[in-house]
Amino acid sequence: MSRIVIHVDMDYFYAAIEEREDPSLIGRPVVVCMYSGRGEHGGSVSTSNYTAREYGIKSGMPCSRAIKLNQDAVFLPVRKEFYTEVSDSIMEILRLYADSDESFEQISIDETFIEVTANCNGDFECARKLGEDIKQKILEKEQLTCSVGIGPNKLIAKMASSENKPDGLTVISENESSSFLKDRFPSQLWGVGDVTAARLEKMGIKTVGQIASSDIVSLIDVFGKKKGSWLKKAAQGIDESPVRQREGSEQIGRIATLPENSSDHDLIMPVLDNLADDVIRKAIERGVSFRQVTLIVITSDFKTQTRNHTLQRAVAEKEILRSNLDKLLKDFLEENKSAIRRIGVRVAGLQEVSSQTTLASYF
Ligand code: TTP
Ligand code: CA
Repeated sequence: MSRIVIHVDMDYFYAAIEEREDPSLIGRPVVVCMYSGRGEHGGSVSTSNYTAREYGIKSGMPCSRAIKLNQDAVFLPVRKEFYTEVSDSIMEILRLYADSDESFEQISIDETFIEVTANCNGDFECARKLGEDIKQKILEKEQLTCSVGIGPNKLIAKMASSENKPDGLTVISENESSSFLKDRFPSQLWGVGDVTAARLEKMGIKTVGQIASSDIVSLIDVFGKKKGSWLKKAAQGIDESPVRQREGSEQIGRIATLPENSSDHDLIMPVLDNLADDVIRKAIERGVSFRQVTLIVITSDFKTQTRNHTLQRAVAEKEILRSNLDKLLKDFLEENKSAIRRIGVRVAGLQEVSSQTTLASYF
């Protein structure tokens, strides 16, 4: 049975969020800048929308240069906290597709690997449907587009997602991997940087297919054992690296079934209270505090929905957790008519509590 990995990459993420917040920006070049505070235009470009990219404005370039490329572009300062909140909501949606909590790997603010081998039983058509569903859910809930790549491993999934950007969906099965890779430049292989690409070029290797058919001994000669063997495998579309939860992205969660289906706040809150107690106990045991609070709701029609909130600072305090859950539940009940069947709490954005004194103050 083939492994199946989904890679999700949000399109022009920071700039797309700004467009969503202010639709008058749509169609205009938008540049999101990380200002350094030195001079009026000091700083670098975090990202730009696709209209701005047509003028050559790219991530990483000085903002002063971006202005020269298009004086009429809209320049906005980075709002990292806000983008992180949006990212958290998206991750909540994506998490539900993974085989398990461990088979979900967020690699940046807007990119994720999701292992769906078990969920789809190795069937790429099933994975394609999940990909379509993911795109639709993110669009419905966050009004944002993403590009999805599906492959037999992380390497192919990651490269597939950039195939049809923006708003793309590309499925490359195990059988299609070699032909997907073979005519590409070595620099397009995920993990090959400028230095490696230049060395390959010196060896007369111009395509990924040529790496795949190279003698492994000569690759190891030039790149050493680890990198040389990796290149040979990667070029053939082989990548065994697992999808795994990143450190710092762990979470603590509890879920319970209500005594009866209900949409009565007073009936649900005591159950939520007990779950919150468990979560706090666990956090204290592990010596961590948390920044994100999520309410998980499974309604009587078995649909899962989540509501979350990012706190100003990391805490592990029962009262703060409780009041946030209370508010999230009230908001949920106001917007939804269907009765709740199961209810859950999850905290994430875990941080180690370094000093014993701080830990003691939680009790
Ligand atoms: P990317 O996924 O690299 O870029 P993007 O989402 O803006 O565009 P694309 O459609 O090509 O995927 O990065 C995600 C976000 O990370 C981006 O919106 C802004 C931020 N970022 C920086 O702050 N600095 C950088 O140098 C890069 C590359 C990204
Ligand atoms: Ca992106």
